[in-house]
Amino acid sequence: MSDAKHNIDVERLRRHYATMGLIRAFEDAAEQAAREGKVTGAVHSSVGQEAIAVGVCANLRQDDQITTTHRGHGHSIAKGTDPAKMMRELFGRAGGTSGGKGGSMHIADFSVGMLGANGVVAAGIPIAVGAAHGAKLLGNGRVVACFFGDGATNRGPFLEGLNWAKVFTLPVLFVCEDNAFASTTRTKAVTAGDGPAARARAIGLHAADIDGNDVALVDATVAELVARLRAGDGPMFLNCRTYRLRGHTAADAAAYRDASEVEARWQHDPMKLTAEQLQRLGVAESHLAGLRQAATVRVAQALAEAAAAPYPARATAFTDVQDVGAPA
Ligand SMILES: Cc1ncc(C[n+]2csc(CCOP(=O)(O)OP(=O)(O)O)c2C)c(N)n1
Repeated sequence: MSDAKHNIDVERLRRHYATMGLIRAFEDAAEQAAREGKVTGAVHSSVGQEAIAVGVCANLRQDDQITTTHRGHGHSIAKGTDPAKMMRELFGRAGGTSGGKGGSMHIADFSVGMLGANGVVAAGIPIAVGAAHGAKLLGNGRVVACFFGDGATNRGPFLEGLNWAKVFTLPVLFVCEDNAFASTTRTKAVTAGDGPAARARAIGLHAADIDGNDVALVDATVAELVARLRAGDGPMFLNCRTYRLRGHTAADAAAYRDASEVEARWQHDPMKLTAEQLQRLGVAESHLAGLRQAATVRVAQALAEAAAAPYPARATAFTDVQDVGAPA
C-alpha cells in the first residue's frame, strides 16, 4: 500500500519513522545528559526537524557526502553514524566519532560520508561545495548534501558557496532548515527579501520550498532533486520550513517566545504527523510504540556505554591536530 499524495511505500515510511524516532530519542537523552553536566560542551537539539535529515539522507548513497552544522546529530544518524559512538563523543570519551576530543559540534564520520559538524555558522557551505567540486573532477558520481540553518543565509559563505556551485555546475544539494530562529533572534527580523529560496533563485539555482516536517514530501522532493544532480543538472536548493521545538541549546529555556506559539507548533511535530500518516495506511499505534521503545532502549545502552567508557589517553592529546611545523 502507498500514500497517494506522495506515492510513498508504507515500508519506506515506517523506516523513516523508526530513524526519526532514533534521532528523537538521541536528542532527548543528549539534552538530559547535558543538563546533568555529563556532556562536555553545548548540545543543540534537532527535535522537530528530524523529517529533513531523514527525508534527505534516504536518497543518498553511503559514499555520497554531507556537511552539517552545530545542530547535526540528526543528520549524522540519518547518514549512518553509530549513535553509540556519537554519544561517546558528546561525553568526551575514547571511542567517540572524533576520539572524544571534538564533542557535539565536531562530530565527523568519513566512513559514511559525514564530513563534519561545524560550530561556525555557514562554514559547512564552502566545505560541501569543495567536496562537490572534487566529486565532479574525479567523476565518481557522488553528490553532496549541505545542511544549514536560515540564519546562515545572512552570512557571506552562503553567497560564495552558491555562486561557485552554480558557475561550475556542481552536484550539491543545499538544504536550508528554515526553523524561524537564529539563536534568540527571529530570522525574519534581521533578513531582507523573500527568503532563502528567493536568494537561491537569484543566483540561478532551481529551488524548491516545502514543508520540512512532512517526511514523505521531503523524501519525494529530494528524490527528484538528487536525480537531477546525478544527471549533471546541479546545483539544487531545498528550503525546508520547520520549527525548532526546543531551546537553542539544552541550557536555553527559550523565554523569548510564547509558550502558546511552541504548543501550537507541537501539533505539527514531524513524529506526530508521520505516525498519523502511517495509521491512515493501516499501521497500528502499538507497532509504532514498539519502534519508539526500541529507539529508547538503543539510546539508553549508548548512554550507559558512554558513561562507562574511558577518557582519551593522555598520549593522544596532540594526535589528530594539524601540524604546520614550527614558526619561522
Ligand atoms: C560565524 C558565527 N556567528 C555567530 C555564531 C553564534 N551562533 C551560533 S548558532 C547561531 C544561530 C544560527 O542560526 P541558524 O543558522 O538558523 O541555525 P539554527 O541554530 O537555527 O539551527 C549563532 C548566531 C557562530 N557560531 N558563528
